[in-house]
Amino acid sequence: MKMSNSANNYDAIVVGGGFGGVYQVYKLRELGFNVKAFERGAGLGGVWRQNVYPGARVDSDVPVYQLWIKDVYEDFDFEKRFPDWREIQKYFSHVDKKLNISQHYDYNTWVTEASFDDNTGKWTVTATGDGAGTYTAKYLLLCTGFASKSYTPNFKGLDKFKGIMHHTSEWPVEQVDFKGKRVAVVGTGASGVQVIQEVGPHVESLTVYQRTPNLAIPMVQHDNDKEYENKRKENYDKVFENTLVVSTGGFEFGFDPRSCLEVSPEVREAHFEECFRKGGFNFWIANFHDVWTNQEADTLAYNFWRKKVLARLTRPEMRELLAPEKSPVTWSGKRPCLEQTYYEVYNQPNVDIVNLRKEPIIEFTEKGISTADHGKLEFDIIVLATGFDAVTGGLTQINVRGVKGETLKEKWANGVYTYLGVSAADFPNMFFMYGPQGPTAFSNGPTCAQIQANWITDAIVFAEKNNLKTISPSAEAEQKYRHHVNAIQDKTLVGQTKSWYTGGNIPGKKLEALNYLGGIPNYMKEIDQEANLLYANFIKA
Ligand code: N01
Repeated sequence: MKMSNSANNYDAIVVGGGFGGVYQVYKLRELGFNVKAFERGAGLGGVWRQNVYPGARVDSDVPVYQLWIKDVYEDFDFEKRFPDWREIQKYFSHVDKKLNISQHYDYNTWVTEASFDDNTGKWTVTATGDGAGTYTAKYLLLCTGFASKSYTPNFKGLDKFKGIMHHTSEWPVEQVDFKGKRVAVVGTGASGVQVIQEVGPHVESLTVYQRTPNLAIPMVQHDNDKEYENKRKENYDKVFENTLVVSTGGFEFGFDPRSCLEVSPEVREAHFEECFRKGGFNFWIANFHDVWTNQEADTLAYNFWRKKVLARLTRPEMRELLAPEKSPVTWSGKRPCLEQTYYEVYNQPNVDIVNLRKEPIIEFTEKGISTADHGKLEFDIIVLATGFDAVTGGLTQINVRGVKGETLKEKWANGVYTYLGVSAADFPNMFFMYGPQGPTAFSNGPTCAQIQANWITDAIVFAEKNNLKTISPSAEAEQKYRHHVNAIQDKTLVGQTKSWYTGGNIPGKKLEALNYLGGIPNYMKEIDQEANLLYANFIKA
């Protein structure tokens, strides 16, 4: 289905070289489209090229955390149940070799602008870096992921610090030597927890600047059994298909349909234990379903978790800081981190926590960080593990202008409007994935990206077969969808916690449902229905 091939003019431009981008390029190329792609990193891998801090590791188990392409998975073996960034980078080299994807990409290239010309029905894209230039294409596919824009709070004096300081998601690939160093970590989300547990045993001192304790749950890491996994590969297609039917989050497991409140205390305890024993996200999304919707159930799960954590802490002063009597968040409101030896680090006498709720950071100094009670502490290394302008930031940081000349950032200034989490009114022939109002934060990443890329590919094929110049959702459709996405979230306890799920981690960002919480099976039904109705909610011209 090749449409165009003159210099710098393509059928489709793909932005991003992570799971979503690679899969989207592959799908369109299979159908004969002429595709150009850009990636800011030096190769494929998306966030796994920048998040190379000590301990950075996947939180979704093999085999679901990969491309569901037989040619690719049949001869790649992940060593660990939860691979680290090095293994993921190795995996992407394998993907590249098998699919010959790099030929489509310009690396070390940032897409800064994209604007739609109503007359030609094409996007003009401006890129800087190694692939600097202007490109045109009928379709613009933004595969920038949920975490491509890092967030650093505007701490006073941040640029004064003279030691080594990096944000976890902009970590130098040459690595930093922590041995015998005085280290501060600001932030205890998944990134902070992973750094702390990895470097904690090797440093001279570690000071953790914590605002909210993480409800970290056991990872239960292990080496994969190669023989077992290779046998399973014969049935991987069924395993993958099944995740779309059984699991809210696109994993091999789903919520327990029993109510946490209706089972006996013994049965409840046994199930909590079982989730802990299995590890991974079991305690989070294979738990009783009402842990996400009922405060009492949420508290019961918290009390079990707290008991487990307290049993591992030997220093009394750490107990209330790490596992307070009252839960600081809801289970559904924040993605828990998977830990291995996180709590043991706090048993070391050279580790301290500064509770930022009691004594906020006053300023960064040339030598360290200053707070009221702990005073001016001095460090060799400061790790900023302060997260991302998540879900929307990857898209709004590009000046994408639709037919009205408005950017996505301007369109979403008072709330995010999309249709089905893949398209936006007045932005014709533009699609995105693993972003706002998709299953994103509540899904295994590759699951979400691949089901959306499949749907987008079908929509493009439909447009081409019907000789459409443009296709874009109606404003009414996205208003209804926005209402729907927020109404689903309102049935849960998600909105009660401030986190990146709802924009609550960025000062001034509108609080709203940034993710579709209906679960993968329902999402599949909704997007399939739209396709079956021949894209009835889209304006076709
Ligand atoms: O970011 P976060 P993250 N002053 O936003 C604190 C994925 N991921 O990079 O909780 C002081 O979760 C903030 O405090 P609080 C994964 O999906 C996966 O850790 O807002 N502190 C919090 O502690 C994850 O959920 C892995 O009170 C401030 C921390 O910084 C997502 O990325 C590994 C502050 C930010 O935590 C984000 O994780 C890493 C301020 N002004 C990331 N502002 C895997 O395991 C923020 N904080 C696969």
